[in-house]
Amino acid sequence: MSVYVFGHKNPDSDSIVGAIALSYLKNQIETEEYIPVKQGDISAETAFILEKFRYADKEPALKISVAGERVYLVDSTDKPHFQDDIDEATIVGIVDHHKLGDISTSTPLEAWIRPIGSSNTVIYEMYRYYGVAIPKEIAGMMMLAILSDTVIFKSPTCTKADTQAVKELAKIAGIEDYKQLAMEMFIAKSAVNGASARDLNTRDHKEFNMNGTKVGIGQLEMIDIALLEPYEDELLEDMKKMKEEGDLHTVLTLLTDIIKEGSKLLVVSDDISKIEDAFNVKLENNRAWLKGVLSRKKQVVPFIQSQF
Ligand SMILES: [Mn+2]
Repeated sequence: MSVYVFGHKNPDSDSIVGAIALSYLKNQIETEEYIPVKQGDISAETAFILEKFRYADKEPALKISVAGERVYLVDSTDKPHFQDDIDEATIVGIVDHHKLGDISTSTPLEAWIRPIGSSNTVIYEMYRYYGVAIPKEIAGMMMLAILSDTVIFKSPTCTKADTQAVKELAKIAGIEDYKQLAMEMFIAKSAVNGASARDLNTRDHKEFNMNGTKVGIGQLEMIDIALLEPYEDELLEDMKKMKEEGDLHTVLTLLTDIIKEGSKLLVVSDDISKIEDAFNVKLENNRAWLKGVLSRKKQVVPFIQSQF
C-alpha cells in the first residue's frame, strides 16, 4: 500500500518541497511507495521554486480525501490544518518544526520534530542519518524552502542547523549566491497585482483552536509592505467576512516586511483588548506595527494563545 506524503492546507513551499524531498528519501530506503501530494493550490513562491529546479512538471497532485489511506505529515500536527477525514487515515510518520498539535494516532509512528527553522532542515538531517545522497534539483528546492521559512536567516526561528543545511544544499545544487536567488524568490512571492482581498488574506492563512476558541492568522511576507497600503481597508473588510463565515473569535493578518524586519498587524476580533494585551500595543484603526516580528509560530501564536 502506498503512503501519501503531504503538508498543511494552504501549502507553503516548506510543505510542498518537504513532501517531495521526504518521498524521494523514503523511496530509497523503504519498500512501500511514497507519493508526494498537496492539500491545495501552490503559491507563486512555490511555483518559482519548482520552475527554477525543473520540477514544474512533477508538481504533486491534489489529494483532498485521505480516509483509509496511509499518510505521512509534513510541517504541522494541528488537525485544523488537514482534511476533515484525517482521523480516518493511518498516520505513519510526522516531520515538523511547530508546536505539537492535537493530532493523535492509534498505531505506532515515527516522529521527527525539532524546534528549528524549517521542516526541510529536519528532512536534510534525515538524509544524513540514512546516508542517502540528495539529487541536485531536490537539494536546490530544499535550500529555497529553508531560506523561505527562515526569511533568509533573519527569522528568530533560524538556527545553526538551518544555515548549515542551506550551505551544504547550495553546494549540492551548484548555487553560489543563494541569498540573491532567495531575494528573487521573495520578489515572486510579493506579487499582488490583480489579487483580490480574499486571495491575499488566504494566501498563507492558518486556523488555530486555542482552548476551544477559533483564531485565524494569515501572513503576507513582502519585500515592501507599502505595496499593500492601498489594499488594507479591503483586507480588513474581507477579514470581517472570514470571521463570520468561519465562526472565528479573531482574524489577524500580518503584513510582514522582510527588509524593515517587522509586521503590520491587521485585526478583526470579538475582543480587541486581548490582542492589544498579547503584544502590549494600542491598535489604531485595527492596525499596529510590531517591530521585529517576522515569525508567526514563534512571535505571534504563543502570545495570542496565552490570552485564551
Ligand atoms: Mn515550515
